[in-house]
Amino acid sequence: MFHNVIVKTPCPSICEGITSAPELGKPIYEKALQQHARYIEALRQCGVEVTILPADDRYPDSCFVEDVAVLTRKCAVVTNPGAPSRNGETAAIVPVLERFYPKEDIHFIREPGTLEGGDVMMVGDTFYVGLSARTNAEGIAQFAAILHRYGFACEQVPLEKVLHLKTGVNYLENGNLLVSGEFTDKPCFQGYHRVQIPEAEAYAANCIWVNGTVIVPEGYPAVKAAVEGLGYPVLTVDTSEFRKIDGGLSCLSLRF
Ligand code: CIR
Repeated sequence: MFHNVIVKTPCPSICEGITSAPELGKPIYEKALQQHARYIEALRQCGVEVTILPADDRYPDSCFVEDVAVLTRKCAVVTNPGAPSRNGETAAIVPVLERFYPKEDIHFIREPGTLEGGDVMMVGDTFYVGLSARTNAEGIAQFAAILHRYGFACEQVPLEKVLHLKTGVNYLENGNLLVSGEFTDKPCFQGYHRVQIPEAEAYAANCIWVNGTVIVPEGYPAVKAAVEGLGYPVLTVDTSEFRKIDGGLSCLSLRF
């Protein structure tokens, strides 16, 4: 059960966000703002309190607030993003986390460790972490040491192709895992009820479970049908502008 969600308003410089898909064009700021507002509305429909942080135009990718922290029910971990243009985004999250966690339960990933929240998938008390272009082995070692102090487990998942772990695999609770591409056959996920996402809709593997409801990106009918088939109520949100810079539903919030 999540009570709180933190989001960060997209900034005008979003059109300069990092992308692996320039062929999709640049995000349109006004449209991104509208989609973000609808995202907040969907989250509220799921019964969470939404904290909205102001836009920060110094950081084009800063609306992807998931990457700057990992929030658990016992502690918060401020990350150290591996993307140089995003590294400074963490400063703004610290005072916000202090509203929700005692200072002694706020931890930090430090150089030379790097870690981005998009690489962390929580499954109960186990945290799967992608070893990626953004998250390195030292970052994972620091993260694991913090988690162990709270009785949580950490499992490393090497990535081959995608940006972040949750680009391709997402847990919907109740043993259900949405998997696409390289995650289909990973041994560490064999024990879950895996729902294979067709390649044509791979982007929509990034759905989020929020208090029993699953939010699915708009325009991916096979994924929507698969999630409904699992018995979840579904809300859809158009994320076209965020997709242009490799962002999805999970990236846009911290849920805790
Ligand atoms: C980036 O490359 O960092 C952004 N353009 C996209 C971040 C997406 N975040 C996520 O998957 N958690």
